[in-house]
Amino acid sequence: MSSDLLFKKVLIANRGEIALRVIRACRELGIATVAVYSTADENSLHVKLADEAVCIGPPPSKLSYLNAASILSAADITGVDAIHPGYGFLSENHEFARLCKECNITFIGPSSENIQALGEKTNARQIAKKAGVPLLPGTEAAVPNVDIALEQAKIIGYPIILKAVAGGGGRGINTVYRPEQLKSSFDRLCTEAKAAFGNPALYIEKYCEHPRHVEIQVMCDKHGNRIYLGERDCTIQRRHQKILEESPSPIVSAKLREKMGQIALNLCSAVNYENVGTVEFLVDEHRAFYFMEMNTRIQVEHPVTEMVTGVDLVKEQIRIAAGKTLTIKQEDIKINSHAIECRILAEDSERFTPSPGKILAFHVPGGFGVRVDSFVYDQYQVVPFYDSLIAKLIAHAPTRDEAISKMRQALDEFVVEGIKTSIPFHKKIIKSQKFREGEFDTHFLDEFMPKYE
Ligand code: MV4
Repeated sequence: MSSDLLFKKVLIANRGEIALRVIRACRELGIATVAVYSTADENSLHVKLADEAVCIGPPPSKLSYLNAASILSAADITGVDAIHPGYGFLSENHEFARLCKECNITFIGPSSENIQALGEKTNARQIAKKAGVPLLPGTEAAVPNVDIALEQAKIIGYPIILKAVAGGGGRGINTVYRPEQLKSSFDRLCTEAKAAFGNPALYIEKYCEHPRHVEIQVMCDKHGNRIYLGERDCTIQRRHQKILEESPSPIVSAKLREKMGQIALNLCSAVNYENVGTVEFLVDEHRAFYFMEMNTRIQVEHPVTEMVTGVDLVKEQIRIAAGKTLTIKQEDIKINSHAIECRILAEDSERFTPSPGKILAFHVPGGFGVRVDSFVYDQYQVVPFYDSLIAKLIAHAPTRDEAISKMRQALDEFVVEGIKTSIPFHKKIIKSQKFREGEFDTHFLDEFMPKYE
């Protein structure tokens, strides 16, 4: 494959485990790599593993990993032909994708137009509606004021959920059960949305009370070939932070998978989507599903899909960006195993407060079907400036029950000393009966583990 001309050199505009993940994929493809890093990340593994590394600024993300001008300067100096944005930071910034193009650098991701079209939630809903993707009842556009919100909420029927047009991933949402609560919720969320996204616009959806979060992984090349790679169940979240993800979803049958997959691809066709992406759905107790949003990036939880499909999603991203056609067809995707991922965070398990500091011992689990994606090591200093993810632990086995027991064993083997981690919390989830039965919704953590809320 490396004889195929993809890129000569790629800059990775990210840090942490995902930067390593991308460096490894580039290496396997025979592509040289450039790491960028803030002064807080001088000792990070991504800096050591890349062929070259460029310091792009001080610790705050705004001045480093979010600084498009510094990153493009680093790209210019090192003469790369492409930039991989990872997740978070600039990965879903359509202006950054456009700037890359203007600088004659390939952005390894969807087109700037794709990102823009799907980034505004009301716009994404309108596109989805036209493409025949099922939606929960809601407003077509932003609601301009509280009076119209009250009018619309009455038509939709309570409970409703207010969402920021520019939000996503659980930021900028508010559930409203009664009309009396609407004004204060609306005003508060407007202010919050303006501060967080620079856009105060809100829209309304019917609130689905006991849903599961099921997302479809898609992959589309620049030549109109599109496939879906099954789903991930990300229902177990705490304050909109995913804690544990799995594939396949315990509640998705082969028939439902095909239906959701086809519909996700219809959305991709509607925008001429290119590269990998994720279409998020809520699934209710009757197994009806509704579009939530589309994520136009590689996601944190992509490894569970890789394990059950055998497809290296990051390598595929690079190939697609280089203009190659998909090497896999829909019928090649056969899912007959199970993978679970635990996000290991540098946090106090009891209080869920960050726990930065020096790692004094680091022993990772291993064995058949165990994968650890990490960037830390013994004596590494976990810095407080970025998200607290220090490792992703993935267990892969023929069945869900076996994946659960493998995860249990792996969590028991995992040793991290010097800082607190979420490992004890993951052990409790994995042992809980409701989890083992696959019987849970988005309220799982409040209902079964109230101590942690
Ligand atoms: C919803 C919902 C119920 N009804 N929308 C949270 C993350 C963001 N992507 C949207 N979210 C939700 N949107 C409607 N119309 C419930 C949630 C939700 C949720 C979704 C997935 C996983 C965990 C959740 C926890 C609380 C709320």
